[in-house]
Amino acid sequence: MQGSANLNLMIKAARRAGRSLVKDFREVENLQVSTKGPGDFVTKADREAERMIREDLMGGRPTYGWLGEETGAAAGADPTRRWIVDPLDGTTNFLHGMPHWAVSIGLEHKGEIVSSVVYDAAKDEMFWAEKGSGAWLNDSRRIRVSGRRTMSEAVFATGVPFGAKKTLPATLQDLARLMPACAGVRRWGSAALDLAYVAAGRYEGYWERELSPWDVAGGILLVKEAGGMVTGIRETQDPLEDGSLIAGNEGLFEAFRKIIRNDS
Ligand code: 2AM
Ligand code: CA
Ligand code: CA
Ligand code: CA
Repeated sequence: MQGSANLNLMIKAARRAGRSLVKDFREVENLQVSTKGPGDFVTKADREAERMIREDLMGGRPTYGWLGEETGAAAGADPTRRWIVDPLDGTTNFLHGMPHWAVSIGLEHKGEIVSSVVYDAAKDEMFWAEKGSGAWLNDSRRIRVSGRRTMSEAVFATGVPFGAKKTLPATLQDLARLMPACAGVRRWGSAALDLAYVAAGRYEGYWERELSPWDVAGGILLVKEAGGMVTGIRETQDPLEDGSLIAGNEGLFEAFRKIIRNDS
């Protein structure tokens, strides 16, 4: 499957940053046993990855706007297009030597994501999608959301709010309702990969609250183009802007969303 020129630029940028992060990740595994600890090193690794991505994307498309987790927002001469970038999603995993983290890049056009990549560099899995062209894994594997329709066989994933986030009780209540009804709930720690895994049919659905646009800009289009659904947890929310979202396959989406929204 051939992507657009923009998509090819995104894939190139994600690969370059991913290679750099894989080198740093090996270093983290060494730092893990040293006295200083890998914290500062990881902060440098994700800044450096964002610098590379910005150089590649803004070098290729100098008129586009920019929103990156580490460098913030910058308006472009073209107000209708914007790169939305998380250079390292799953920092806590990275820091602890666990190979579950990704580079996430979305291209927004007039408020909507039109091309996206989520690159799991440690496992060399490049998930990508373009509006109207489906969702793909690496060069040629078309991905689809899962076909499961039975709640008791379904697996879901979430992100449990970290730090002092006010939505922790809501997520714990969701778990209390959902866990007895399904086959299991996973909590991996990378929103971008959670969305990519829903797109690839690895689990039936994913929900999380209080995320930022760069956490989800790469993954939302993957799920939609893989035949899945993505909405805000509340009806009126735009999942990209609001950051509280629910994503899943068609067969179980309504039942899943009902449990998360606690509708009767
Ligand atoms: P990050 O790794 O880029 O920070 C997991 O629930 C999601 O929350 C991830 O996408 C993660 O993105 C984000 N997140 C932000 N701050 C976090 C923190 N302090 N601990 C865990 N996840 C965090
Ligand atoms: Ca993130
Ligand atoms: Ca990040
Ligand atoms: Ca962060």
